[in-house]
Amino acid sequence: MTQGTVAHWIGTALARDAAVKTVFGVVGSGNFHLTNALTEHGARFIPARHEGGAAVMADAYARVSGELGVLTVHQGPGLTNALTGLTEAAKSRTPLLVLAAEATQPTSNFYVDQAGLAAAIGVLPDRVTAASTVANDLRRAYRTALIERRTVLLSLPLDVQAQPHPDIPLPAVQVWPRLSPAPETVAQVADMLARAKRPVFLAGRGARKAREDLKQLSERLGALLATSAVSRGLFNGDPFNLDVSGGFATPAAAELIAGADLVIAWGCALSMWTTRHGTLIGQDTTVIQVDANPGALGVHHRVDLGIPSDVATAARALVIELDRRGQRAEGYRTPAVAKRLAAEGRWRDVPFQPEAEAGRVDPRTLTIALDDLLPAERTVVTDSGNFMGYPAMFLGVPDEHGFVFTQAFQSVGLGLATALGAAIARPDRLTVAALGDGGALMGASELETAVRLGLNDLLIVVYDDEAYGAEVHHFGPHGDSLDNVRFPAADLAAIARGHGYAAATVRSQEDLAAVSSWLAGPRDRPMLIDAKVTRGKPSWWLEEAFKGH
Ligand SMILES: Cc1ncc(C[n+]2csc(CCOP(=O)(O)OP(=O)(O)O)c2C)c(N)n1
Repeated sequence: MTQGTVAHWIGTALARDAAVKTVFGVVGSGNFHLTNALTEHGARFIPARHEGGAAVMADAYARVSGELGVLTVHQGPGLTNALTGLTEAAKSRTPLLVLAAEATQPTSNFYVDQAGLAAAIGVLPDRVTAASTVANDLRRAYRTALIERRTVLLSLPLDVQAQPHPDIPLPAVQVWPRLSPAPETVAQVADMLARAKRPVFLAGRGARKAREDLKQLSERLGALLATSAVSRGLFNGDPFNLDVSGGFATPAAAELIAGADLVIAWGCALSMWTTRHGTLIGQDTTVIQVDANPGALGVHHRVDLGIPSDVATAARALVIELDRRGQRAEGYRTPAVAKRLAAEGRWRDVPFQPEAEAGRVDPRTLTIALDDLLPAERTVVTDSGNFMGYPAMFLGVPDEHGFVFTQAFQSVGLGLATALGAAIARPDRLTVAALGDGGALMGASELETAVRLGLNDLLIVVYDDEAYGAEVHHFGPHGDSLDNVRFPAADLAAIARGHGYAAATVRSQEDLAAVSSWLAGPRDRPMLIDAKVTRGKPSWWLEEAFKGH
């Protein structure tokens, strides 16, 4: 029994006092007691098969549920195994608390400079230093992760974990008031808006709770609406929704965004992806950026005015100011733009000639057929690779929670675990994990996890080109040898069946009948389809992706 120890108290305090409901991880001796205390007090523990998967699941769970993500790992290798996923979380400012045991004796096999590892990947290192300080140490790490939206590593030295500790409640954390713009800033923006003829809003992750306020403001101004990839779906249903801005944008959307004379970035970093390396924002375009994190203003792109503010609060203040002034404009919302968006606003509307290759299906044909087949209530997840644009843009999503894109580190192999974390957060929706064959095999350690957890509303779609297609298409035209980036055919359907999945190899649209049967029920297992896709051409966005290297 470990009751009355620091380890037990940390688990108790998080589950009981901080209401942590779900924890991901892999258990070793160093986090065994802590994990048991968490579950004893009502938290659900999700055991992954690899810490890399556990970290990504915790990240995706936090993104989709809106809760703090919590991960627990063994000391040393338990943490090093999680590093890629933690880098992704840190870059995305996912609120994530990592509880890692720690060997503090340099002679221990498990010893590694954990704080140094965390700092190197942008994770904030913290530590429980003694039994006498654990309450404050835990509260501090929890507060920073939750309130400042940071990925925090709380190292738990083994000797401190074993010390006695009384069962006291975790001290409460204080929530910050929301930042709001000064009245003179609101007036200044209203003046700038009065001069704008073709305004466009680019809404990022920080705008996800501000849909209605932004829509109201855009209607008064005649602004077109676009999102960054991570907030895809936010403006679904609006006739002036351009969908995603950046590499994934349709030709019509890209042209309209580039034609803006004023862009307001709402909780959006204006990264090279969202702006297509700056080319979607004209030299003379006025750029305003609103972000609750003052540190995000002007980091990726020049801004004429940076406003540190909560997005909804700023949008609401502007609506009130425009109404007070009686300021309204048709702006960019002209009948001609409406007509154009109705005709070519979605990738599905853009005509293409399917590529022909014996025994293989064009990835666009495949994805459009899946879009028609699958229920609209879905969460779409993609891994990284040449294939990525097809599911990201041809599969519709129901709202801003429907697309989960763990691509801030551009790592291959995170897609499957992302899908598992998302599926756990939204069991009411079908989760679609779109993976390349490279990413599927890199992340394959979690294939069994989905079956074990009974995530039966999971469809894994592997865009199987039997290669690292991104490299093949990037280097192929230069005449380089491609031997090291091509692979013999692998029977991924058989691998999945071995894990307990329903599975099918798909070589044509007709082969998707197997998906229809699975959807019809009883849906007692997840499904994987190994779609043998055509290999002749790179996807349209790949060249853009390589510019980011
Ligand atoms: C962890 C990691 N290793 C390597 C890369 C380099 N890389 C980028 S795309 C890619 C190929 C991925 O292949 P696959 O998943 O089959 O997708 P495809 O490009 O064939 O569509 C690789 C190896 C990376 N981004 N991340």
